[in-house]
Amino acid sequence: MRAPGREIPAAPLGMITLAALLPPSWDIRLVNRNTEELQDGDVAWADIVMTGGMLAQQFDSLKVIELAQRAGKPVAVGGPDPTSSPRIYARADIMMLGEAESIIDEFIAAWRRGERTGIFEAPKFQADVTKTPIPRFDLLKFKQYLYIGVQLPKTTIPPPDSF
Ligand code: B12
Repeated sequence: MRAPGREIPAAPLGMITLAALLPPSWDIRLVNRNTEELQDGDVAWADIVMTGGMLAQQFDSLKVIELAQRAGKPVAVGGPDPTSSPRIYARADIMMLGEAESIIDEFIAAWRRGERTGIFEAPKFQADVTKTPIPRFDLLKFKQYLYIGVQLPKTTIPPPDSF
């Protein structure tokens, strides 16, 4: 779908949520491959490349893994498609499967110990979004998007008859 003046309808809520879960001292560069090119300089700048997305981004995520590994960078994958089909992403150095909230600390601790490979698997459907940090909306280039998703706990959504 194309909307005048917008590159793609929706912003990558998963990625900016992941960014918010990472240590505030880590410098993060968000490159949305739906809207932007990944420059060689982006990969050279990074200590780690993190990629992922939905089925629709699978082909491109695999390309990013290859590109980053060719540049000698460790790659972490996560998000809906790597979680659904981890075998397809087997060449990634690090896998984070499921909701990042409950495994991110384990990954960060391993990274700080110098580990550059590993599989971290979250117990299913345990994330409490009331405790999830506010996504890093500041990383978005708002003019690229038609709308921006937000996550609400079920209890804060009014029942349909209250509209
Ligand atoms: C909202 C939504 C959409 C919206 C908006 C998407 C957007 N860009 O924001 C719209 C309607 C556009 C959409 C479209 C599609 N969607 Co959709 N969508 C969803 C939905 C309902 C919620 C996604 C969401 O925002 N969750 C909230 C965020 C915070 O969670 P999250 O993305 O999962 O991220 C968390 C973790 O996964 C992880 N994480 C995410 N990314 C990364 C990356 C790394 C490196 C790491 C470590 C961790 C990590 O950290 C986050 C915090 O825990 C999910 C179902 C669901 N309940 O999850 C389906 C879902 C993601 N969609 C799905 C699909 C298939 C699609 C389409 C391909 C459908 C189609 N055939 O066209 C299209 C793709 C469009 C495109 N070209 O990109 C599937 C994905 C399955 C798969 N194997 O990939 C899901 C799971 C639905 C399903 N059960 O089938 N979708």
